[in-house]
Amino acid sequence: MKLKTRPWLITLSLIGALVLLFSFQNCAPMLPLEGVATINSNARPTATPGPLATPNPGTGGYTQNVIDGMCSDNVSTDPMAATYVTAANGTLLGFKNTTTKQTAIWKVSGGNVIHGVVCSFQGPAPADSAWELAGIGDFNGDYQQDILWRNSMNGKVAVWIMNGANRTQAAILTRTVSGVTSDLTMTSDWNVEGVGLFSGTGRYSVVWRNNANEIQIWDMNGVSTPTSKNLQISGTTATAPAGYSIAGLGDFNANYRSDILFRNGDSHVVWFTATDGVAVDATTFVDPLPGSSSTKVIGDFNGDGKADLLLVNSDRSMTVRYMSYRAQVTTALQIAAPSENWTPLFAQDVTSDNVADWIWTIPGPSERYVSFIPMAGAPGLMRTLNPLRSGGWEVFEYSHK
Ligand SMILES: [Ca+2]
Ligand SMILES: [Ca+2]
Ligand SMILES: [Ca+2]
Repeated sequence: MKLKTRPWLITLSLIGALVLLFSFQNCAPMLPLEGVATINSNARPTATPGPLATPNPGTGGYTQNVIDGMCSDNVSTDPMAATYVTAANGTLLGFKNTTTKQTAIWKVSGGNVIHGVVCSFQGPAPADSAWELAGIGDFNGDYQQDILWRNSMNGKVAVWIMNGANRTQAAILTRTVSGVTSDLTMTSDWNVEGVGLFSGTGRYSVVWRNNANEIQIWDMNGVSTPTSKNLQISGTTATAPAGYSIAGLGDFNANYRSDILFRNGDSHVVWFTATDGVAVDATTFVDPLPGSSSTKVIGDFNGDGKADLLLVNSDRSMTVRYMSYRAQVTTALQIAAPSENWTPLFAQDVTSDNVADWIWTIPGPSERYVSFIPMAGAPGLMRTLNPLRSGGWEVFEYSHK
């Protein structure tokens, strides 16, 4: 399908209308761009809120302070908070405030933000503000996404087990060696590259990479010690190809193990992960990826269980490749360039239909909006979630599955 019609949004709207007409999916009401700033005051406290009047104690150690970070869903005092509506399936979106070091978490379901909280780790202990959102994924296998935190000062890693936007369990991860238990740490040259399926347990794993191109996988186990492992190519520990960045994770062959896409200009390498979650087959897609494109979004856009690619070209037009293992299964879908500053970020299933939708930020009259295009084999009508408030708030971008 070739789309040339101007403007881009109208084109997608027509497709979306057809999708809505014939599939009866994504039935949540469309939110007009100008109307989404309305937030009522029916806030409720989180399940385990920290008392706002009592800052973190700062009694010398900060081991517990990340756990006791203060979260609020008071929409009158925390404009990135959102009103609780109902519990349902869905996904979590994260936000970082580069100024205040706060973190916001939205639970999104059915295309609506149903609960949002704003968390502060600032307190008397200065290290508190060093805790940063590092990953989102289901780390205990209950189908609810959880939060991974990383301390940029001391390298410690913490997990919040979540029920929607409510924190139900939290711990700094530890390990025990020769009977001695200590906090797990990762030095600053290690980066979290994504969260994906590498264990076969239903619990997601964290992919780390360091400056020496070493890859380490943590198979998560709730707030207990993760199992650390290396991937292997032909029985030898695999290192990332030098000069290649990880464009994202996706299960391209539907074996319930995430595969890793590396890119370096117009070159790419894909590591297809075997069902043991360790052995990888390093190969390429059949069709090359143009060097002028960026692999912006990876996700299963048509619900066949296999990850697909959204490429953003240098002229901001986009190409969608529906993939099966190494090859695209249909002619690529070309999409005309969206308006200036309309930015696709990543894919998440915000409509809870097991098809990954495209998360965007788009400019509004005074604030940017977090928006999404529901996918069901074709792009649907773009819909807006809440505004992304000004004052340092940025969407936490992550690669998932
Ligand atoms: Ca979970
Ligand atoms: Ca796979
Ligand atoms: Ca697919």
